[in-house]
Amino acid sequence: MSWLRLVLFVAVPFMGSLLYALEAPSVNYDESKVPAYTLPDPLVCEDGTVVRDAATWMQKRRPELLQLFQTHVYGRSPGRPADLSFVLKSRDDNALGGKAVRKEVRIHFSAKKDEGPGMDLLIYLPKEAPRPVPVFLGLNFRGNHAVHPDPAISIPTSWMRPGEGVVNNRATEAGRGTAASRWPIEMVLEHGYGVATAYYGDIDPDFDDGFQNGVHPLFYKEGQTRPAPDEWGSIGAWAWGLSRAMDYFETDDDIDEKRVAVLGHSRLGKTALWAGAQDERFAIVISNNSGCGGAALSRRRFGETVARINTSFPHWFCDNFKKYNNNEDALPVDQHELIALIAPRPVYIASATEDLWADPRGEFLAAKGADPVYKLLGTEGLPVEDMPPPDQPVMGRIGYHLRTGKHDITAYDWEQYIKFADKHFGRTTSKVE
Ligand code: GTR
Repeated sequence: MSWLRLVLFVAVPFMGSLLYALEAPSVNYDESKVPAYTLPDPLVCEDGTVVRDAATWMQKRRPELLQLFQTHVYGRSPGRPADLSFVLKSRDDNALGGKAVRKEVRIHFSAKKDEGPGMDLLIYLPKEAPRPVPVFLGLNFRGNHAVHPDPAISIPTSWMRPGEGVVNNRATEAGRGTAASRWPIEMVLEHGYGVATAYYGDIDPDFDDGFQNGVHPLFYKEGQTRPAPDEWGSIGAWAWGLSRAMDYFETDDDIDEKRVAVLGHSRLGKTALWAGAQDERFAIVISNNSGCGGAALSRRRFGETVARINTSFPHWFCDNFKKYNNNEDALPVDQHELIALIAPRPVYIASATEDLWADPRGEFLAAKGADPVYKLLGTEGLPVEDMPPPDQPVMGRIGYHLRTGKHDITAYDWEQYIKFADKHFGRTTSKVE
């Protein structure tokens, strides 16, 4: 390790990981250097049984795969807490210049409401659309107030990573609207969908503190101080938070809980996939540039690898996942099986041409790798053999596109998600119904 790296590792943890990612010689971006690998077959059970019908998938192989992902990748999560409660904090029937209804709902995870943690759900619904409306749900990186300049959105109080408008790890007014390009709310509303979002740090702040903050301690047994090696890390917690938003939707007559599309970008795309895999109430699951530990096949070792992600972000996965650092072939699963867990529900995987760190081809191949399960369950799966060229989306029960450009979620991506949701929710018009 060079002295410069050493100083950065000690002084600036985030820069240290970045440097590790950029500097280490072994990051592979060369397709010809992808090692030979054999993927586990989603349709062969651990005991060798070949899955030939939907019942065997649903009753035997799917639960087995879910358990393998829990034990080895994301960790087991608790269910819905007995004391979960919802409080409507604000409501405006004339938001966004009269186009929307805006609600803010605080989701309390425990009976100790003042002590937290709890999650603030921000909801925009198209004012004119008939109730109940379908909704896109996703966590955000920079706070609810960052998704739109709307001055009435409450500013989060949870810990926040340094960034625009963040002072001493807290959000300020200056952060309003700074992530608006990632949340084209008016466009989504015009198509008759609602948008719901919460700040992911409300559930678990995104740094490695040994799981002392966030939701984990709420579930520790007597004497427990951190999750066991097969218990949830931060991605598991964020996904759990998405399920708690779904719990709320089930109580809100304005929202159609049977037509909720859960989506996320990058680490929150990994989160959306894991939420959708576990919680079958999510009708559509969308992964935007989720990469390693999301839609990308781990065994390809292209761009970010298991060892790198576990080094930069030791808190994201369960501790057992670290056994697979530089040992991907020993994994009992690969990420195509995460996508398969969503079957037969529609799933969309999106990549970007310049996002090589997330391995676009590995994301496509994982989507394709889930196809046999979708076909077994009587759907068309991903109706293409080869990776499509940039900006030519494919929309079967599995959708895929490779957007021209960088690691980001853009209006172009959202346009495809709206079309995909229109198709699967049987909506023939892309304007308000
Ligand atoms: C990167 C990480 C990726 C992805 C991304 C993000 O640093 O290596 O796995 O999650 O962050 O979430 O923006």
